[in-house]
Amino acid sequence: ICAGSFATFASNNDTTFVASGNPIVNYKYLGDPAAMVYDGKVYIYAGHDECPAPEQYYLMNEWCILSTEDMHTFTEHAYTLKATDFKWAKGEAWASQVIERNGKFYWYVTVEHATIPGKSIGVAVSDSPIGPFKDARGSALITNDMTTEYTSIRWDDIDPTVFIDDDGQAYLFWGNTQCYYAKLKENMTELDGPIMPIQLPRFTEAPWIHKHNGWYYLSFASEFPEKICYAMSRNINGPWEYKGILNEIAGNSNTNHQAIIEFKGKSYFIYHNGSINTDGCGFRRAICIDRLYYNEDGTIRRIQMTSE
Ligand code: FUB
Repeated sequence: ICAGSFATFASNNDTTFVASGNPIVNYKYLGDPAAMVYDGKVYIYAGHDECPAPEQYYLMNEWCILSTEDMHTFTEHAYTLKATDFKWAKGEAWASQVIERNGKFYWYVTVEHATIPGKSIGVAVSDSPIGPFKDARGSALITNDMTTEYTSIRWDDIDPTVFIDDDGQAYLFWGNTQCYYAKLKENMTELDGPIMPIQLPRFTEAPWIHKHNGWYYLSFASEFPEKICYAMSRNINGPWEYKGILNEIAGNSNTNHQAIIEFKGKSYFIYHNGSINTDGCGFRRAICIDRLYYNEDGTIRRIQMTSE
């Protein structure tokens, strides 16, 4: 890999490598990174971009798992979750996110539904952050027909981001063109109330919800080609105040999907760009990690994208 080395452990087929620069993986294409901090490690869940020919659109059949204890040495775990592990889905492993609750790990995913036209959101569950995961419901959690009162587009129900507040209430946010949110029951596999729209300026997709020092942050991809913008609120139910741009796309990718985490006292911005494709293909993406810094008033400084 780029400026590093990697070794494969024959015992379990996990691959361990040292990433000394961005992108952190350059032996395969990965997009839509979602990160989870758990038990002293960062886990990154990402869709595998296969796109066999330039500009052939997304070919994404599975999601991969990386983990690290130090943001330097990473393990890519052998287990992958497949879009077709959801028997009601046709395929298309678009953006996802994992969260832990009561010792179980819930993986919220975007897939193409087999019988309801359009994208849907499903959820899989595991006893381990590295799987194996199994479909937790046997049916989609969100389908396109649940949101037709807001928009008729087929791909508005994508890009789930999940969050558990300090009072234990869990929330799912998602969307393309229109951002939505809803409460989740404690079982994490059922909605606990109505789907509500959120108005955000120039919202495209890729919402990510997180909390820092009493502020809620809703970051999202804006316009196309995408830049990542964000809004802040003192209340998870809003109103959300738009605060500006966090980063702008670099390197041959129209999309830029981000995750924001805190790990061992530092904040990180994890995203994809097109930095390892040289053929202008926006469907062969690469995961990058840069530091994220807050100002004293809670606003976030522009991300300095690095190759280091
Ligand atoms: O990877 C497929 C789609 O591209 C994701 O769902 C969007 O966020 C964009 O990154």
